[in-house]
Amino acid sequence: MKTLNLGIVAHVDAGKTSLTERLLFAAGVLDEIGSVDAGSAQTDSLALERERGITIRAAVVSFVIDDVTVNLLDTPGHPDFIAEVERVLGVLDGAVLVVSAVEGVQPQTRLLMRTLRRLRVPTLVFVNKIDRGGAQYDGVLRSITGRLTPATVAMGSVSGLGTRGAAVTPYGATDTGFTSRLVDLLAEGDDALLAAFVQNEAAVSCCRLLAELAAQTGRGRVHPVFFGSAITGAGVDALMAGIARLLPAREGDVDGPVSGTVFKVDRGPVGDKIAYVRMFSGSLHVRDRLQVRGHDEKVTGIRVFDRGAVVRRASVLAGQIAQLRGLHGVQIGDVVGLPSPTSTRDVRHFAPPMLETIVVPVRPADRAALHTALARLAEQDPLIALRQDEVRGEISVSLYGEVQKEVLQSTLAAEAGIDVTFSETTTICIERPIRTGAAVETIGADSNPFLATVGLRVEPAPTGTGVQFRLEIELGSMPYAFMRAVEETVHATLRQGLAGWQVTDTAVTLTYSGYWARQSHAHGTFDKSMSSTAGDFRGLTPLVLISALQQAGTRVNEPVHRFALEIPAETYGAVLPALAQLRGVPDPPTAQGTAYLLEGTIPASQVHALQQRLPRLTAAQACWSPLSTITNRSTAVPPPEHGPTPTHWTAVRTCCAYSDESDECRVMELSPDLSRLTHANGRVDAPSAGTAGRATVDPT
Ligand SMILES: Nc1nc2c(ncn2[C@@H]2O[C@H](COP(=O)(O)OP(=O)(O)OP(=O)(O)O)[C@@H](O)[C@H]2O)c(=O)[nH]1
Ligand SMILES: [Mg+2]
Repeated sequence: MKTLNLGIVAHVDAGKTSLTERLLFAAGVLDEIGSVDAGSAQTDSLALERERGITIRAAVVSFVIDDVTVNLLDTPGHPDFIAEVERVLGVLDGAVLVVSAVEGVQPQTRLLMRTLRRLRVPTLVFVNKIDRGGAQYDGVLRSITGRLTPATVAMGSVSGLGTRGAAVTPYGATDTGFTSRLVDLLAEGDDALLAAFVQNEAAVSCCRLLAELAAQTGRGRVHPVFFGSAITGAGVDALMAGIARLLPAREGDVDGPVSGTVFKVDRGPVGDKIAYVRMFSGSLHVRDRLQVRGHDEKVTGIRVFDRGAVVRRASVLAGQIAQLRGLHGVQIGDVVGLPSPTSTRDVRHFAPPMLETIVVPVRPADRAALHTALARLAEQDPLIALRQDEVRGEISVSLYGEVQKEVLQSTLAAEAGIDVTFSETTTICIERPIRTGAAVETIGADSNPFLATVGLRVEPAPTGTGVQFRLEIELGSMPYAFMRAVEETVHATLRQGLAGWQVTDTAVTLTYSGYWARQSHAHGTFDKSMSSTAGDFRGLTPLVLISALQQAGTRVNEPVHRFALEIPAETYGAVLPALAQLRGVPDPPTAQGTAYLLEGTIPASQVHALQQRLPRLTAAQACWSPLSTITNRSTAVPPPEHGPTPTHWTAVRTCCAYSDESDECRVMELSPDLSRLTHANGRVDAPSAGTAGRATVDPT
């Protein structure tokens, strides 16, 4: 049987979960239809989702249409949970983009459509809520073609629009207007069809047109538009037929090499890890062994989605989605077997979270349990990027917004019994080097506590290039393990720069290296005090790198959101000064009927304040959507207490050096700002002029 992995995506409250419920009912999976409002929808299964009536996590359910098994992935629409959408994008064969017939195309809809088109995910559009007062047909269709994509065609007409009795009549072969619109649309992408049509219009059958529509929809070139209501069920049969006939269900290559992607990680009732994998080729069986993050792990259980249920199976085949148990080290984005062409690891379609908050347990005794609970949540959502600041004893996470924060708070209380509060939310900045800086520490020198020579040069690199590591030494001049140690440590160290933020757009060049080869005593024992190890390079690299970075200097850049904002035209005069006050920079507005569409930029730190003011300024008529995040606006370096404490400096604070004469280990503490080195005996070394921030060790 063929499988179609289908994502349902839309802006918040468009009706994705209600539509999912309706599709399950229409496919005969449910005897009774559940409702989001009553907290009984299948895919909003978390207590918090039912309580709040919003989707927080992507969920999978399955049903069958004709000879196609559809694995449907219901996704959240709130922008705070956009990461959930991002994680499923790479495993989809097709998508239904839901637009509300009342609210129409929203900025979030545009963001989603742009991403689906870029990824060439075959996408149908479903205009929902035709039963609600204020529902539109022509207006919504115009804004879909004008603002989403011109390559669309309506698949039916609507009667009784805006009433409970609204009904959909699908277009057919006898609707000449429909067939000529199809020809216009499809001929652009198919010269043979155009030629046949020019030769003899009547000879081009409706069947041929529909086959061509399926082919071009499958290539992501055109987007059929269906109308209906998830609540009354109007138009849902036509949508079901469209899903089965127009989207590319496939029978995967079961005999091919094993290739799958993990797009979701959960915990079972007894705390066991459950990895959701989409298989692209090959098959996996219970007891198969897999390499997961360098470890050999065994699949102990497989469950697949089957007509609304999750059932045990002995294997999962190409094309299917399954829950795998037994993979203890697995993480979201991991590849099972060979990478697939659409592997999602490290791929960013949307802006990363730009807010950071410190999570504070109400009961201080809960601190350790809080860290464990947050680490579990980070398995499900790695973008929260859990961090522990050893110096201040603080735990912080990255977030998209206030709703995500409230969800985190409720989840910790419900799942771990931990009550938390949050310190003020701050914006996550980045640091970029200002100029070139260089430093070197030579093996055997008094100032160097490690058996390694490392010289590094730090230079600014073009925006968006991240951290690049280069060699200016001969590749064979040092064991590969030592070079890897330097490179890995460079990346780890630059996670926090001089002001405590991630350093990026930086080229780091290894300019000098040196080591002492492995030496043994006459009786054959390895002499650590005379032989360099990778640990020496890991210890020395941060000291040299930070020294070079201090010479280079860094500039802190705050993230700036590109936004789209729809407001009633008459409120423009009130919104503009508020935007300016919050350092927003709008482009000239575009008139859309009685509304204005404003696009522009605003510092991420001001977004929340703007969102709070908008309802009052626009009589709750504003529609806000973040489009992307750019981090190229410079600000003055914030005072140290505003940035996170550089935790890697904590890591290098304790240096361990061996004296030449004995195996005695001398422990020294480096102050967090790297300005002082304290020996275990309490003596303090101040760095000499020009070497501020570098460890200087007196061998006596
Ligand atoms: N009248 C009417 N209401 C609808 C329809 N579809 C959904 N709703 C209502 O719209 C609200 C949101 O529906 P959901 O299905 O939760 O929307 P969603 O897109 O899943 O929302 P998120 O997952 O939170 O983004 C609920 O109150 C639904 O009852 C529809 O076709 N007609
Ligand atoms: Mg939902």
